Amino acid sequence: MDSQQEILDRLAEGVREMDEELAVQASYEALENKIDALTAINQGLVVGMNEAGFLYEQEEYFVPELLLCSDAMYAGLDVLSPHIQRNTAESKQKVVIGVVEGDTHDIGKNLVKLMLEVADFEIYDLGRDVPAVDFISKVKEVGADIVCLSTLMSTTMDRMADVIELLKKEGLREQVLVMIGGGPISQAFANRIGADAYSENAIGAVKDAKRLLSEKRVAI
Ligand code: B12
Repeated sequence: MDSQQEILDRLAEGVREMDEELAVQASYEALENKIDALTAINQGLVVGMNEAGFLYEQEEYFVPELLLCSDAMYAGLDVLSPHIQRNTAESKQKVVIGVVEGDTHDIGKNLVKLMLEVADFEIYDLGRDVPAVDFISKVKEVGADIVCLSTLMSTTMDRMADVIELLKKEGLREQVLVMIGGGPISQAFANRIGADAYSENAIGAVKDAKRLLSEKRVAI
């Protein structure tokens, strides 16, 4: 039997090497070997996607390669996601999530969405390239507790501030928590635009969401 680390390495390799078949096969192996599905995702598939990102920055990979890597990652996710242990909360907290206007990178957003779903949040996914007004309409429509904004590009970071400004203008800012994340985002940027939390990965996003909601409950 292969060690856990060997299987995690194969998951990463499947994604990095654009090998959908390997990603799927290693995902089944992970399950057969009782590797926790979340561990397989975060320490296998996501590692491979990050390695692909590194190769892109080294100009060894280009856009077509990245798309094939993300296909392999999603193929692995399809196998693993149904096996994630889910919490069942009594009343679900509502999260509106999306990638801000001008940006179409959605792999990270989809991972944050998946982790929040697993933690039993009710998710309203607006997709990518989402205008600020669409976030506001959805927050109003569903009475959201949290808005999660994602962007991977420095050129679209300021669109996050637009969403926060519009929430203020509409008198909604006190009702809804704002969490932000993505490659160029930092805690300093979050402080500057007045977001409630920044997290560098999907697991941190779930922790922050729970922490912010419990702090809000105490404050009420
Ligand atoms: C994959 C990728 C693509 C894919 C995207 C596929 C898809 N459907 O998403 C494709 C090939 C389509 C693509 C296109 C482009 N890309 Co691109 N892409 C990348 C790459 C290599 C990896 C991104 C990724 O998916 N990482 C893996 C995921 C798992 O990580 P993540 O997104 O960071 O998400 C994690 C955290 O950030 C966090 N997180 C994310 N969102 C949120 C939200 C919240 C609320 C929280 C709490 C946390 C959180 O949790 C996530 C999971 O742990 C990056 C380089 C890099 N190393 O990041 C460039 C990069 C982002 N791309 C870049 C560029 C320039 C482009 C293009 C403009 C290229 C072009 N000339 O056409 C276009 C974009 C067009 C547009 N308008 O959107 C630049 C951006 C530069 C900048 N301005 O800042 C980068 C940084 C590459 C570079 N160094 O130049 N790209």
